[in-house]
Formats: sequence, structure tokens, C-alpha cells
Amino acid sequence: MLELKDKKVLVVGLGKSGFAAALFLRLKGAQVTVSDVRSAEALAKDIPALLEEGIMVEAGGHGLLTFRRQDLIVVSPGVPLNTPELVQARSFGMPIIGELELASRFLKGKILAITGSNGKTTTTALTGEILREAGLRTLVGGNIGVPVVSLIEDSTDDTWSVLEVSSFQLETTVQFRPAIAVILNITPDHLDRHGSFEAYARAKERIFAAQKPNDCVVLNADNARAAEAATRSVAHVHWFSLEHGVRQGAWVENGYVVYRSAPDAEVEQVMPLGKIPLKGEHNVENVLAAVCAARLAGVPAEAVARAIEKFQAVEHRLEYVATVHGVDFYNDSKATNVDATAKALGAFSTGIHLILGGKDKGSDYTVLSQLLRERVRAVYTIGSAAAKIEAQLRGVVSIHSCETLDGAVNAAASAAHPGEVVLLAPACSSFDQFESYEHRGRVFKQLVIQRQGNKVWQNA
Ligand code: UMA
Repeated sequence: MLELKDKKVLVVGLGKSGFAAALFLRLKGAQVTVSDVRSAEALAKDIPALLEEGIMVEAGGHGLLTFRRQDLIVVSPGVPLNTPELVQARSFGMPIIGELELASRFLKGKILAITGSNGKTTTTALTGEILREAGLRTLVGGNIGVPVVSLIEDSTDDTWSVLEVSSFQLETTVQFRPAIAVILNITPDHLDRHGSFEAYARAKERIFAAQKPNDCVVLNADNARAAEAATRSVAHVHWFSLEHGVRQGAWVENGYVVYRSAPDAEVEQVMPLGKIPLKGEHNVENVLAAVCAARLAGVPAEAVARAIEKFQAVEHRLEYVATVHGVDFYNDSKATNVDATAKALGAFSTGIHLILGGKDKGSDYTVLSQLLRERVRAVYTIGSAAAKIEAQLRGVVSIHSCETLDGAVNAAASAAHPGEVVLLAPACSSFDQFESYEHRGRVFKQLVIQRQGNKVWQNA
């Protein structure tokens, strides 16, 4: 545990993580200051609650001096570690950790952590449901939208905390030690933040950096970069694969999800593939990872199958919105990188009207070319990445420049024929035009509902 009483702690960034961390630190008796680049007006919603607790707030920028007089700095995941004030603080030897590391020092029970470039929210939510179905005390949080510090109070020695963890959160971990760590896949993302694919992949690998030999790591045998991580793990390695059987772990055989706990153990039939309620092959991968993690946590195969059968798609992840004039609308606003968009395209055979764009993250959109040729009728671009996307995909597919989501939904809905699909899977982050991918997804759903006239909208 970390001694916080009377320690001077600076929290950098006042978003969800920073707000929760600041209150937690104060509760532990620390003298807390929060620093954010946003103006006091922009932070007006949160400042009064902090001041009331005796937390100081620096708004409108990070002051070099503020970063000097601290015993500890807790940095929010969205704040890059090369921020000059942090670089300076580090040069003075000041400890810098993230909210995940802070929380993990106080969280009771065991941690089951899930990372990956794509699928982590669905797999985290699904794994949480499976553990609950088995009657295990389960908390779910992390990058999924619930700061991990907010789980501490409810955690007990027999709790499983199922955590979605991002590369941003993992970058600042030290002692974070999941009993079970899952890497779903590692494909290019957040290159603007990490600088290179390898640096990003190494950040992901931090999920098992503090594990001991009796812990477990679950890796995707079909994803080269995730599989390679096995060479650096000291834990028991378990695998999942869509393509072939594995020594120990989960795979698909004769139309069934199967699992084997050890190389010499019997192969268990967990459930038929046809009973998985989620769309797309990538979701079968997510199911395999969840099966493996849950069996390692001691959940019987029957409970695993029951929970999966009941599971509903998570909001903004290939979420069916509605059918309007015979056209199906899907919201995959969480497809914030090219690989996620490729997976979404893989879930539909053809006739897709694809909305692409937002804030570019240094991505290469040409990797979508083949799928676009095969499955997509037209692309509708939005946001600041539009020009780059259009330049890279010119000649590959018909492209309509729409600027806004509203314009794109109108154009796509007018062009689509009954039986076709309008898909928001933008391959970019949302921050140029929206507050978050959730906000973008909600706006998309509203635009679809409006097109439905006054019909009642129902989530599938
Ligand atoms: N800020 C500064 N200085 C900076 C940069 C930002 O002060 O140099 C301030 C901003 O003005 C803002 C605050 O920091 O007020 C935002 O902090 P944040 O970006 O860390 O956002 P939070 O609201 O704390 O949300 C974070 C995660 N956000 C990011 O990683 C970008 C959320 O993941 C997570 O759900 C939440 O903590 C709870 O754990 C979102 C995300 O986009 C969903 N994650 C990325 C992804 O999934 O691809 C990694």
C-alpha cells in the first residue's frame, strides 16, 4: 500500500479518472492539487465538489511550479507522458503513476485485467457477466468508463475486479499485478501518442510485467505481436485461437467453442458457436478469450455458456440501432482505429455504406482497401481526417465528402437500398467534433431515430 497521509499529491487531468483519483487521495488524507489545461469555466461542473473537499484546483494550464512541490504525481490516462511539466518532474525524480497503479495498491481481492487494441470493452463486460453468473463477487471497471479507484470501496478479499486496461493506463504501472492478464490482440493504434507500434506494443505488455510465475496470461495465438509477448512472460501462458487447437486454452472445433485446461487434460465442449449472440468473427475471438479467462478464474463451463448466451452487445460496439425503410443501421462508434473498422466490415458480407473519419491518429487507411472493394458500396467522410482518408482511398471506393455526421447519415441513408447497411465505424477518434466516442455514437443513434419518424426506437 501507498502511504498518502499528509503527502502532497498532484493529479494531472480532471476527467473521469482525475476526479475520482483526487477524491480518493483526499479521503486517504493527502494534500491534493488538481491541474488541468481546460479553463475554469470548462471545469465548472467539477470544481465546487473538489474545493468543498479541500482540494486545490489549477485550471487553464499546467504551471511548472505546481509540478515541483509534490511527493507524488497521479497522471490521467489521456495526458501524454512527454508533457513538458511531467518530463521536468521526472527529471527531479518525482514519482509519477497513473490512476490504475494508484487503485491497484488499494484494491482488495484478485484482478483479471484485459487489454488489446480491439475488443477489450466487450470482453471485459462479457467476462464480468460470466463471473457474476457463477456467483463470484465481481466488480467491472477501468477503461470501460469506470475509474478503478471507484471500485476500491466495494472490493473485498474474495472479489474479482475485472478491468479493461488501455496502453495509456499501462504506461504508468509499476506493481500492477493481475492474477489473470489477457492480451486480445495488438494492432496499430495510438501511434500519435506512443510514437511507434513497438512502443505501443511494449506498453500493452506491461499488463504482465509484475506478474509472478503462479499468475496466468491469456494470449491470442492468431495475432503475431500478441503471441510473441509469451517469450517475455514469467506466468503460465494460455492461448485462444480461431484458427487451430492450442496446448491449453480455448479454440473452435467442429462448430463448438472448446477449452482445455492443460495439455494433458480432456477437451471440454463449452457451447455451440451458433449460440453466441454477438455479430462478427472478432466477437468469437472475444468469447474465446473470455472463456479462457473465466475458466482460469474457476467458473464452470456450464455457467460460462449460460452467461454468453444471455449477453447483449455493448453500446457503441457494432450495436444494431434500427431498420429504416429496409436499411439496417449499426453504431460502431468505438471503432476508433483501422483494425476495428476492418473487423466491423468483416461482420457484413456486402452492401455497406460506411461512415469514416474524425480525428486522425496517424493511421494508414489503405489497409482497408481490399475490404472496401469487396464489401462497401460507398464511404462517407466526416471530420478533420477526411482529406487524408480521401487522398489515401481515392480510386478504391466511391467517396462522398460529408464533413458532419448529420450530413453523412443523410447521404448514406438516401443512397442505401433495402437490405443494405449503414455503418458508423469511423476508424478515428471523436475529439474533433464530439466529446467522446460515446457522444458520437449517441448522436448517430439520434439521427437514425429521427429518420424513423416517430416510430419507437428499440435497442436490439
Ligand atoms: N488534460 C490535461 N493535460 C493534458 C491532456 C489532458 O490537463 O496534457 C485534461 C483534459 O483537459 C481533460 C482530462 O485531462 O480534462 C481528461 O483526462 P483523460 O483523457 O484521461 O480522460 P478521463 O475522462 O479521465 O477518461 C479516462 C480514459 N480516457 C483516455 O484514456 C483518453 C477513458 O478511456 C476511461 O474510460 C476513463 O479514464 C476511466 O478509466 C476512454 C478512451 O478513449 C474511453 N480510452 C482510449 C481508448 O479506449 O482507445 C485509451
